[in-house]
Amino acid sequence: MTQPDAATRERITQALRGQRIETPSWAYANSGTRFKVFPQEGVPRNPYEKIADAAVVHRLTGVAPTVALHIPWDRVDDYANLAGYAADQGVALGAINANVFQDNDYKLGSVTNPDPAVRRKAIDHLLDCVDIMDATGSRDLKLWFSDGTNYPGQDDFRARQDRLAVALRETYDRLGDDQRMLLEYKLFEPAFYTTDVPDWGTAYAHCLELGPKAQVVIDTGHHAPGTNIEFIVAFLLRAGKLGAFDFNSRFYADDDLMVGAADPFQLFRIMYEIVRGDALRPEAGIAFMLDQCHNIEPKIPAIIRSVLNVQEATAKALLVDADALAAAQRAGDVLGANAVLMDAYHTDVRPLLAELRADLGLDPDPMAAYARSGYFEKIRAERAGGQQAGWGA
Ligand code: LRH
Ligand code: MN
Repeated sequence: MTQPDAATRERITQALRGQRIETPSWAYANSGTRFKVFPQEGVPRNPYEKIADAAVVHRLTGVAPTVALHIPWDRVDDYANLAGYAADQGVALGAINANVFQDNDYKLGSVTNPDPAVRRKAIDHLLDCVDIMDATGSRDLKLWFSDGTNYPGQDDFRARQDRLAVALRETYDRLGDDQRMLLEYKLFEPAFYTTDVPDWGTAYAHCLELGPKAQVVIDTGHHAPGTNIEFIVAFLLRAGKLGAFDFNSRFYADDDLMVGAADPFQLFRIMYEIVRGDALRPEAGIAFMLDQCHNIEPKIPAIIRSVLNVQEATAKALLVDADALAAAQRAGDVLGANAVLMDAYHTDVRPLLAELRADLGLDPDPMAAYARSGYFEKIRAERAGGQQAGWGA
């Protein structure tokens, strides 16, 4: 596959300049599995230090200007002050993630719980998160519910959907004009028989019922094995109901590994549907977020690597010769059409990206630049004492 001509390079680098990837505060903190959380040196002890680490990722990649928060993991006394600190660091606060999955009261569900008092408590947390959005200037409220059941008969599916709809409606009506609700689905875990928002269809149906400010989040680790995620991307984009991604990758279930690590070809196919739907530009309103847990690997380099993986998949997707593809598809040329896509996928876009970074005044190799920066040594020394941040699970 020959390297792209000058005009194509210009078109691609223009599009890549506008790429925006949001990093998750919790990926900078300790995380693990139900078996073990392995603490790491230099891990942040509070949201300010998480934001400082996210700012390093943005300074080195140029395309990660926002940080998603998770409440209460990122609870502070003064969110406006936190937003000011983020701005001083050169980043902004992004999506606010509610958390109704770690309180003892939520054993049988949060907004779907049979107990109205528990449902009230959960809804009040969602409303608190909108108050926080008002203080941080965040556009997106991201909702993932661990709600579900473990045994047939445990609860009534319809009643739980009714309860969910009531909670979503009250929260939706609290949103400001420029605010959105992003509803995330997940096939299973921690519930193992039903999950109340298990798939894109259920999330889509609730978002349709709610209104234009409700959109679906696709977490790439939340599907049954073999699910064609790029089809879901194309469908929701066409319907105007794709609001965001939680990017990560997996070999088995919700492994939350670095995006593009387990299946770079899938990430390419997903980004091709984004490019095909003209949805890469920020004005299209899609929030491209990472949602990962770096249980054994150093966290900041893992997030830099993840941002680079998304950039590489995007550059390959932008390389697809759309005219040749359309012609082959019209002609029913199955192998020809497939070859057009595979040519782009097999193109080494790293030189083009290195050149783009140089044009942006950045080091062409952010991973090497981070290793040389001495930042890890600095935070390891500074953050020796105190309580490391984590999931608190
Ligand atoms: C649930 C999930 C959700 C977050 C959590 C950290 O699996 O993907 O997006 O709230 O991870
Ligand atoms: Mn997620």
